[in-house]
Amino acid sequence: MGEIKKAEFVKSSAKHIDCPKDDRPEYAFIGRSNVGKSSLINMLTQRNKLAKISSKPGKTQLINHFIIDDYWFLVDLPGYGWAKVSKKEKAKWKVMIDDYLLRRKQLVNIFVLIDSRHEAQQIDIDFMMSLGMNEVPFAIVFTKIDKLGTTMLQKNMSAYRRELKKYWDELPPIFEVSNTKQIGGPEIIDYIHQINQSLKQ
Ligand SMILES: Nc1nc2c(ncn2[C@@H]2O[C@H](COP(=O)(O)OP(=O)(O)OP(=O)(O)O)[C@@H](O)[C@H]2O)c(=O)[nH]1
Ligand SMILES: [Mg+2]
Repeated sequence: MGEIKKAEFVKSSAKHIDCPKDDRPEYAFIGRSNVGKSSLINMLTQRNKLAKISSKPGKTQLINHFIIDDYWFLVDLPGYGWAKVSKKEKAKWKVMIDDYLLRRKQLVNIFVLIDSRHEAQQIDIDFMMSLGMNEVPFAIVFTKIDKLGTTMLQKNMSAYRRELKKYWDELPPIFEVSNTKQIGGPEIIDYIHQINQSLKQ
């Protein structure tokens, strides 16, 4: 099963043009504030202080690059949909994220993180629709599955799939993780390794 041997922080960038000048394959994590993006990076790399996490939303404010096994990048992004920042600040972040998502050529796949406890939220659907329209490949990761019992989790997952099928005939790959209980990481790493292999051919 997939594992990561080496992970190092490279840099934080405020704009996509400041990101590392490098054409290695890159994978970014995005989703609403507090969904567990930075925690997922720490789980995947098995380093609990690599990406900064907080119980308060809005912790990650820049585009953070981590180089993995000297070959590919993991990218931690700020979250969207956090109510407690000014409109101006929100607009600034949106420009930063959209520019990065649409212009970063080496960006191979985006993981859209969704809190498994909640019903489908319009902001997430809209975000995935815009990725679809811009032909940016993505997968979905349901987070915090430790907070739900098996029955509730299955119920929420089926409801979410039903909702997505209103918009898409074919669903993207879907992963389920718990960062606190360390569940679901190897599947995501395997998926990334497979894409990296296919890019080499
Ligand atoms: N129970 C549980 N808590 C989690 C899990 N993943 C993250 N958390 C908690 O959720 C909070 C937010 O985690 P972060 O990883 O900082 O979230 P983020 O999406 O990076 O947030 P921003 O950077 O603010 O956008 C922290 O208190 C984490 O400990 C999980 O799988 N299970
Ligand atoms: Mg974060």
